[in-house]
Amino acid sequence: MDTDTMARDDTARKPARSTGDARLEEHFEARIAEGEFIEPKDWMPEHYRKTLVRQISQHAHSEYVGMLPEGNWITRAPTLKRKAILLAKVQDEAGHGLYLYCAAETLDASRDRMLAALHSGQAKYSSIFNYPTLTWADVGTIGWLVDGAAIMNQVPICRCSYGPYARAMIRICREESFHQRQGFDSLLVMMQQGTQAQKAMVQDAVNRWWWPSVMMFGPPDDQSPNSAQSMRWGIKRISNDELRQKFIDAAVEQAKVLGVTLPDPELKWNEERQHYDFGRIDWDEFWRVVNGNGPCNRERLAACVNAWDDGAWVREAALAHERKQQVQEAA
Ligand code: FAQ
Repeated sequence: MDTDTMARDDTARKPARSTGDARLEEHFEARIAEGEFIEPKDWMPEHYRKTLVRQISQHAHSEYVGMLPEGNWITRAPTLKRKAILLAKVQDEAGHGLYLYCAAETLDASRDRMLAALHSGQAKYSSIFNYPTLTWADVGTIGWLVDGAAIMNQVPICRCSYGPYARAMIRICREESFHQRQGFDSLLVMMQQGTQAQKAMVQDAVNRWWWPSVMMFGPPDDQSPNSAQSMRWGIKRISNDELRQKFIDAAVEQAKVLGVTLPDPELKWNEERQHYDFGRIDWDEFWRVVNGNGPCNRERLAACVNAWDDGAWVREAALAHERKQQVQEAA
């Protein structure tokens, strides 16, 4: 059974608690209330551990699968400068995946099991990476909107109650910030210096990526089964809907600078709320994609499985090298 499924089962049936457990839990809750970090060797409720393994492993898978849409453009980037930037960005995403798999391992999650759950299609990863990158403008748009949404969601995780996750997020957010700016810059160049065809290409990419980016924050708060407990435990600091609103408010202003139109006729400043109102989100599409039926789900999983199979000789060689070293050290 994968960690996601285990986490769900745990929610459904709470184990009976002994007095000792109750005391430990009280102490744990007090530490959370004080804003202390929980570290790997500290006592923690089993459900807290499983919730973290669920979220961190999904997050790691997202960074890993997230290399694929943009990786598609490395060989076709229009200039050497853009190719070097894109190579660095895609490598950064691999690094983020590694930090996050390591953070999950501090909670006794096995890397092999996490990857097996990804490869069998049981584990979730962000819905956004199941959309295709049809043109060069998609690469800039992913930087601007997808990394923009990722930062909005991830900056609060730097204050997550679990120390290793919070610390991993500090570096990740710094790099995501560079990713967002390079995407915005690439689009700005096309919008200010490009041909009519290039400008139309940017608008088309924005039209296709806007709603999937808005969906990245997850279901509405009143339909988010994990939010209430994760907020109480300080794993999530800001709710899905609040983050989505912050993202939309920022993106509308940035779209004005770029000179692109966001594909939502209902986007309108609401003086009373001091936020932008926006149109209806197609949650059916979101769940279709999350449940494996988006435009590229099968292609993404196949690429991950192929990479795993192709890398078998590297894993075997590394293990053989380690065994050899152990023999030499013992001699
Ligand atoms: N896609 O109860 P909630 C990136 C699932 S990294 C797929 O609200 P929760 C970097 C959710 O897992 C992007 N599934 O869940 C990059 C849950 O299913 P479960 C990833 C989704 O955990 C940029 C169910 O729906 N970021 O972009 C999605 O409290 C460019 C109910 O939802 C993170 O992972 C979704 N969008 O809140 C890389 C950040 N949304 O597990 C390359 C950390 C929800 O019960 C290029 N994660 N679900 O079966 C989080 O902040 C949270 O996990 C949320 C979901 C907010 C994503």
